[in-house]
Amino acid sequence: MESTTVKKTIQKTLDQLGVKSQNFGTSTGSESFGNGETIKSFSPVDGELIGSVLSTTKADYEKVLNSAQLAYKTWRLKPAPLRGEIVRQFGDKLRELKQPLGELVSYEMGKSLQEGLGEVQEMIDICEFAVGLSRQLHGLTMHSERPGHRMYEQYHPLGIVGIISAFNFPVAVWSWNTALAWICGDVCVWKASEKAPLCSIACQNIIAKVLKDNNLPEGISCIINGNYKVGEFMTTDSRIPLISATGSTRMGKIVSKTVGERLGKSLLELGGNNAIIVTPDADLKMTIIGAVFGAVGTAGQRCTSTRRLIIHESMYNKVKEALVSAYKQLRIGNPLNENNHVGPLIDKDAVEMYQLALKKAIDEGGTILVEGGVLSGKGYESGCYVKPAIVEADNHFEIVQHETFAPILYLLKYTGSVENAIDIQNGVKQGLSSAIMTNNLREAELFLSQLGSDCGIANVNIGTSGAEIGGAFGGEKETGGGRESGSDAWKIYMRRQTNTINYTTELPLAQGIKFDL
Ligand code: UN1
Repeated sequence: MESTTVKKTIQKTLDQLGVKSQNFGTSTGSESFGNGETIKSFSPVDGELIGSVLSTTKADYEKVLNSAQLAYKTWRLKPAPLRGEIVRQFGDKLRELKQPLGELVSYEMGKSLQEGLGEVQEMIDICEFAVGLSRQLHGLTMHSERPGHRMYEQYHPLGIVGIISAFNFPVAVWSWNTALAWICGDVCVWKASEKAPLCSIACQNIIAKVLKDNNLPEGISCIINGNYKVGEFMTTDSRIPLISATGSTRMGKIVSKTVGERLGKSLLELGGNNAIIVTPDADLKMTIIGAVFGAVGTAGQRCTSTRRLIIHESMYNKVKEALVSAYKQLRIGNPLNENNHVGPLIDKDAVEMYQLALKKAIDEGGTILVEGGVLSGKGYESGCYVKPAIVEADNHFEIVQHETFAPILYLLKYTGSVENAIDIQNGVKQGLSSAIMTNNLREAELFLSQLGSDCGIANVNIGTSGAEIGGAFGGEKETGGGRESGSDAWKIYMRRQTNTINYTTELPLAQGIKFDL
C-alpha cells in the first residue's frame, strides 16, 4: 500500500475514533486533561508521527482518583444485569467501530490488519461473555454445622481496579479487565502502554459516549498515560484494591512487590516461553501451520508466541525442511496490506533486542537455519521490519531460557519418549502456553495430566497462541499466576463474603464450644 493511501485511510480512521493530532492523556470521560510530558506516537509501519498525547501528572492523577471514587458510589448500587446492559452497549459500539479501531491497532502497534480486527473481535466477545455473566455472579450455599443456621457466600464489588497494559494487545487486554470489572460493579483506571497511547484515547472515547448517553458517572472508566512512574501512582495507592498488570516478568515482579507491600491484590499476566512438542505421531501439515503462525504472527510479539519447537528426532528433518520452505513464502511488509504475513516490530529498541538475541544464540552454539536480519529500502523506512529467523539450539542456552519479543523460533530435538519432551517444555522459568502435536491419545493425555505441561494453557493439535476469551487466560511460575478473561476469572474483581444467619432463639457456638453465662 502506498504511503499516501495509508495516510488517507488513517486520517479517516482517526476521525472516526475521535483521535486528534494532539490529545490529553488523562480522562475521566467528558473531562480530558494532561499536564505532563508529551508522548509522541510514531507508527512502526512507516515511521510517521500519528499523534501525541500529554501524559498524566500526580495532580492529574488525583483528579482521576476522585472522579473514580465518586463514580464507584453510584455504579456499585446498579443491579449487575443493568451494568451488563451498559457493557452490551459498549460491545455494540465496538461492532460499529471494528474496522477503524482494528486499523488503528494495526497502524499504531504494527500487527497485521487481520490480527488488529481479531483483537477488536476479542473485545466484542468478552463484552458478550460479561453480559451473560452479569446474571450469574453467584456464590455457594453450605450446610451449617449448627441447627437453624444458614450459611452462604456472596460477592461484592471491590472498588477501583487499576489496569496496566502492554503495547502488543493495546485494546483487548484492557477490555478483558474492564468488561468483567464493570459488570462486577467496579470502576476502572487504565494506564496503557506509552508505545500505543492513541489506542487508549480511542477506547476511552467509545466508552465515555456510552456512559454519557446513559447518564452514568464518567469516572466509571478513566485513563491515565505515561511511563512506569505513572503506573507507580496506582501500584502504591491503597485506594486501588486490585492492580491488573500485563507485561514483562521484570515489570511484574516490581508491581507484585509494591502492591504486596500494601497488601493489595495483583493479577499478573507476564512473560511466556511457549513451546510446541512435535511427536512421531504429529500431523506434519497441522504442525507447520500452528508453528509458523505461533512464531511469526504479531511478529513474535504475543506473550503466547511460539518460541520453542521440541521435535522428536524421527520427525526432526521433515519438520525442518517443511519449516524452511514455509518461511520462504512469508511476505514481510506493511501490515495494513492483507497480502503480508509479517509486520514490523514495535520500535527500534525491539529490533536491537532481536539482533542481540540472534547474536547470543550463535555465540552459545546455535545454528542458524533461517537467517534473520533487518530489512531496509522501500517500504521498510521505519527500520522496524525484521526477517523471522529459525535457530537450531539447546534448551539450556541462556537466550532460549529468555523471552525475546521477536520472531525467533528455536528448534530443539528430543529423543525417546514424550516424557523427555515434556521435561524440556517445562524446563524454563515461564509457564504461560504450551502445545503438543500428536494423534497418539496416550501422549496427548499424558501431556495434559499432572505429569504433563506445567503451563496455564495446554493445547492439543493447535498452536500456543490465539486463545479464546471463554477460557481463563494466564500462566504459572514467572508468568505470574493470574487469570483473566473467561471461566471464573471474574472472581478476582470482587470480594467474597461468607454469611452465617441464625434464625433460632439460641446462640450455639461452632465447634461445639459451650459458653454459658
Ligand atoms: C498477550 O499476548 O498478552 O492467546 C495476549 C492469544 C491472544 C491473547 C494474547 N488471545 O494469543
